[in-house]
Amino acid sequence: MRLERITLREIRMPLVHFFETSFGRTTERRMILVEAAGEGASGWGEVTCGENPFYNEEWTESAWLILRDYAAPRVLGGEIAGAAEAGARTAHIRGHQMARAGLEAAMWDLEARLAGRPLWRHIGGTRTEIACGVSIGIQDSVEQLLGKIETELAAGYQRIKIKIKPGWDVEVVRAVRERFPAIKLMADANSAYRLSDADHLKQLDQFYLMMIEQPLAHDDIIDHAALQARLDTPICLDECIRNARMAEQAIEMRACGIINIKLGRVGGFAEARRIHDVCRERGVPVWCGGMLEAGVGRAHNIALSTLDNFVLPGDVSASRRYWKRDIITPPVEVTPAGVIQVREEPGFGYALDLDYIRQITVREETLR
Ligand code: OSB
Ligand code: MG
Repeated sequence: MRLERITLREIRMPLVHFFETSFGRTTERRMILVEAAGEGASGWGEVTCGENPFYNEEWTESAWLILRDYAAPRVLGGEIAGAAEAGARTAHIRGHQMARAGLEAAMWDLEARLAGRPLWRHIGGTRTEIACGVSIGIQDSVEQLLGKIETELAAGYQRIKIKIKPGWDVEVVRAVRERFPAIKLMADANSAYRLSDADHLKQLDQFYLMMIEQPLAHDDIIDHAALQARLDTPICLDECIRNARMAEQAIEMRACGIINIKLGRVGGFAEARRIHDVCRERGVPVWCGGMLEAGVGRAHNIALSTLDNFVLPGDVSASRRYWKRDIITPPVEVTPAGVIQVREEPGFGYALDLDYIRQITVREETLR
């Protein structure tokens, strides 16, 4: 594979509803789209980092500079064996997995398109439909949260994840459980607690959650192991797991029973697949996390979710939950049974709405 041009575009999109986690509230997304062009075709990727370095160390500005100055120059010009090698080309960059993943995903999409194959088959996926859950942010009131859960269940979603933080946790989960005793329910803390909160978190065991996601520090596997030993509820790691080695070590240490895989957080499809395999060999289920993606990132998440150890419903849901108009057509739809039907078109499977992308692009730069 030979790349002739990489175009970076920053787009801005207001969310239909604000999204609040323990680290802050988001009302508008700023994403970078990566177009990798070569051999007469284009592949597209999306950088999934936040607007601020609060989920991890990356944000839109850092990703732009990493792509422009470090990642793109490493893949332009010369011959590349294939998309599976793209990640290795930029592996000398420490951290910044989300910036690197946006480029890597574009190269996988390009490779699949050149082969005339859907991306999900190209990466070895087998599922033709994927199970969907939703992630519901912290709301202004418990009543509002209960109303949102009601709406999502009525739409067919198979599991509900709510965000928690100190002051919005045990009593909120209790209220949700009282109203919905039988649903698949989980909570995500985005690193809002310390190991010294173990007694407090232990109270969540009474609500038989499917899992508690990333309760402790974003970079601490050891404390998660200590906490897991005290909880009946499985811990699911998100922020902590940046590569297959860390997944292996976390499982070995019994720091978690489940792992959330995000393409961006782990640097792309090649590493996501390695984590998937490590988990499968050790009997650890995985699911696909989300980062409030626009259509390109959402389509890549769908492709990833077709790998066979994605056995739990993920955070990949319909475009309309986030956007009035998505950048792909058709938008991502979820059936009343709570699944997304996987598409057979070459590449990531949806058409780009280039008119709309042009309208919402605030900066663009082409590298050759
Ligand atoms: O921790 O999974 C997370 C959104 C932004 C940052 C971190 C997370 C999330 C989500 C949203 O939970 C998932 C989605 O609906 O895209
Ligand atoms: Mg999470």
